[in-house]
Amino acid sequence: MNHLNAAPPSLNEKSGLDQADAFPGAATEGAPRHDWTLECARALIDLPFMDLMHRAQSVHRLSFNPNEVQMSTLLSIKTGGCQEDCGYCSQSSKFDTGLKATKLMDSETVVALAGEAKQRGASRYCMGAAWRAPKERDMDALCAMIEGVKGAGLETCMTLGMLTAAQARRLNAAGLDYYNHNIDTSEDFYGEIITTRTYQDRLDTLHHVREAGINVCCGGILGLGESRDDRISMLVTLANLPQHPESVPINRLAPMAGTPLENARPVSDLDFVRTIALARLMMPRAVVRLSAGRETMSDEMQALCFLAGANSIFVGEKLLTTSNPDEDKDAALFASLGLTPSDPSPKDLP
Ligand code: SAM
Ligand code: DTB
Ligand code: SF4
Repeated sequence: MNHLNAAPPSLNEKSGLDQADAFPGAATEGAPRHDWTLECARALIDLPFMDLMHRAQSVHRLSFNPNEVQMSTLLSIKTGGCQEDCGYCSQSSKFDTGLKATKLMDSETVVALAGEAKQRGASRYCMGAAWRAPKERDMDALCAMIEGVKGAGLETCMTLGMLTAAQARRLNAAGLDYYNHNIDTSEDFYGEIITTRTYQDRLDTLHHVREAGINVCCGGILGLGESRDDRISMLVTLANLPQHPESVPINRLAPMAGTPLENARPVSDLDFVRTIALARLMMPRAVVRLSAGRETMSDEMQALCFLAGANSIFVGEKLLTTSNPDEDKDAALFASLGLTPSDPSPKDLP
């Protein structure tokens, strides 16, 4: 028999899994599932690259317009001097990164900067503070920022570290739309990166945010020295939460001088794209954000990430302490790919 005409081995033969198990979306048309196993997720991420991309793009199109990408702007409202020891972070006081610590910005300045970001096309304003957790004395100022930024016509997002249930309720009452709190990596690998707070602490904060009625933004970082199984396990944890995060940021480590991960082995481009595709398949209606690391990615690499199902980015010259692609460069990328900025919300499925 001509081998070119031979039927390819089915996924069932390769993985021993049922088609419906291994191909979520095939049977359920992109409906969210919460019963993921490592084996099942592994069978997807290990597919031949072309099959994985086709699958991810097909599931993406069930819920989203593939030519629309959401844009957020990030502002560091309190930089550096953080007590935590996250091994990737320039803002930890445990490492000598040469970063100058600042106090919390006043809310008027934040609101003015948000207005400028809106003029440049951002639809969501994300405010980040280098804290283990917000102090009670800062809550009034944080709420004033939320109210002011919303008043300027932008969606609001904050990332402030751990929250209590009461703090989450207060931020919700002030009008906070999203809270970002990442699990960063797998539960097994987590202890290699951070020792000052536990995986369970992170899950507890996510629970408080969800219970308060704020949209959850939660993802992680690739390139910390983790294995492919660690990446899969991180996505299994996220996809098996009672409700999928509305937003899933996937960061590529921006190596910071002076941190323990300064010389970590980078994740390959294709492994990064495979992970984006897996996030899209496992959380079909979440907005997947191509976050830190875009500055070192080619246009072609970013196009592959969008093809794999990423549909959100940060725009603006800076992330928190690192730089981001020039806005002109992003505008040219959008033009060459025929992408338009948008605020994608999953289409109503039949
Ligand atoms: N301090 C708060 C916290 O950790 O929850 C909020 C800010 S923190 C910088 C938000 C997230 O940014 C981290 O959880 C991590 O996933 C990501 N991040 C921080 N430094 C990074 C780096 N050098 N490269 C890539 N992602 C990074
Ligand atoms: C997220 O997942 N990525 C953003 C946001 N959440 C707060 C932060 C990226 C930080 C990159 C390193 C820096 O600029 O310091
Ligand atoms: Fe602090 Fe957040 Fe950086 Fe960790 S990631 S050191 S908590 S600012």
